[in-house]
Amino acid sequence: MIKTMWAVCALSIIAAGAALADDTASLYKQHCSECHGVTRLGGMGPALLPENLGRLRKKEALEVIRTGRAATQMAGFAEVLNTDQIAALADYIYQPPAETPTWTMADIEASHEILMPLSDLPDKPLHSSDPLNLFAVVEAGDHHVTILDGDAFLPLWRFPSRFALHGGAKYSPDGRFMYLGSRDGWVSKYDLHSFNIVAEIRAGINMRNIAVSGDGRYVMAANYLPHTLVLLNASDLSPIKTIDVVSKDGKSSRVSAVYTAPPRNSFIAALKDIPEIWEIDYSDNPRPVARGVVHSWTPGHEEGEFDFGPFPVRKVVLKDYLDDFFFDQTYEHVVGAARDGKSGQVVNLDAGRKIADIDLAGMPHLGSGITFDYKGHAVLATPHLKGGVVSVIDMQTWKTIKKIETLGPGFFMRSHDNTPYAWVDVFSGPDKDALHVIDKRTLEIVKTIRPQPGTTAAHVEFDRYGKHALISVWDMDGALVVYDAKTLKEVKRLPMKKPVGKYNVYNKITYEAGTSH
Ligand code: DHE
Repeated sequence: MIKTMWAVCALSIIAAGAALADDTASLYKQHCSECHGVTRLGGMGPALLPENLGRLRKKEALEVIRTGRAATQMAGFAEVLNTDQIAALADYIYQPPAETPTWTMADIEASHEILMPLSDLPDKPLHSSDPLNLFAVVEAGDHHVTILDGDAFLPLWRFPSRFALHGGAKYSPDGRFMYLGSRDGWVSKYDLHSFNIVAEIRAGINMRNIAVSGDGRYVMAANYLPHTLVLLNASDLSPIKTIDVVSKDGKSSRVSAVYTAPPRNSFIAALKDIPEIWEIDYSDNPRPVARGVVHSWTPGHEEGEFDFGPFPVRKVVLKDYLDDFFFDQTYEHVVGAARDGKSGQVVNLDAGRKIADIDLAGMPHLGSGITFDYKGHAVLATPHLKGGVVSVIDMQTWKTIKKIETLGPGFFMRSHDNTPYAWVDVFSGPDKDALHVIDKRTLEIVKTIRPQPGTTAAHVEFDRYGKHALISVWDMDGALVVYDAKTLKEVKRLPMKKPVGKYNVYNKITYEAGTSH
């Protein structure tokens, strides 16, 4: 249920007046289906099925329908629906559907299509732009992607994507191929030398994101529905295996997200409904892991039956959930927080346990923060879920060294090694059109920029040299605005249809500290 939808619905309600259907299924269809899917399997919004609502008590569901959910596109319906209608909708989404949705390996295989054999692709780029300084810009407004030259800021290719892409574009280690994932489960592979689509496959019904292994051989998809991780061959996206996500006590879970941890040769998956982090080793000689126990890599600490692979799953059991998180640059630590938590936690992946609590009552989004060097200390900085604050935390002591006040809760903070500045959006509230520029040397805001007053400004990404910062003006008649990262002056504005994220090839494949990976 997005805000625009809310506005459309509000208008249609006024028009329909007293004729508003009180039947719950039609209420659902009218207000919820566009984002959550006609059959509640999810779309822009998550699936609304009992299997997916395990962590949400009915009381909280009522509150979310009434007032919306922070840091998401879910708006409140208190002014549109009465108390009985809200209660009926809450009851409705906890009812099992007539048929339990499934998406088996057979379904995945049947959806697989090779559109351009690798042997038909050229050896060299067919364009003259720097292939490592390209950007993919996701335009959510009309479900398109623009490939942009990162030096001249000229669009090179614009193509229709699958519906509702979400999550960053992922690249092969040499930057030649791009992989995109859509909320409804499609994984697509593109060739950035010839601007062709190479292959596609539907890995799930409601997918969170995808990750490409550090060696470029595999793609892993994380699903909310079904509760699976799906491993694909990166070359043609053919499926290798599905992994059912079930705890040692037999409870199944949605996957919050999957990331690749190149120094560890593994994929790391955080789970939504069970407080566990999973590590899946993709190397040819994986370390065997004990099945179903909390364990570290320390020899002798493991127990029970062993899984020798391939792709053994190591389960790190935690006390608290991790909804939003990111990694330190070494991929030794996962730093994150539960959305309803009072504090965050730092998990040491080698030790297989939490090593510190941090003063962070929720992050606004996965990978919202960055790491950088401050006076000789590695620090992490992230906006907060519920307040206008950026926290800066020392990564040795895990203590907060500064809380920078901002004009409202931001979604993303981004920087680059070659710039002294970090940029953070405000994203919600009356100042959603603002972005703050923070000096990484003083931790002070040095400038507040409003690319288009009155319209949400979001998600910054730098070119490969850190010379320019690109920002989205988040509107159907929006724009991608390019700023000189030194003078902080606008240098170019390209009209775009609700641009959301933008992903620079070089920064992604080199795991630049100022961006997400
Ligand atoms: Fe995102 C990435 C989850 C809402 C824009 N977001 C991701 C990823 C996940 C995720 C799992 C994947 C990381 C990756 O691989 O790159 N997002 C969630 C949520 O749980 C949340 C809060 C609720 C939901 O709708 O599922 C959420 N996200 C949003 C939005 O409302 C945003 C602003 C608009 C939209 O398109 O839905 C949004 N998400 C983004 C963007 C990225 C993203 C731009 C990539 C960021 C990056 O720089 O890597």
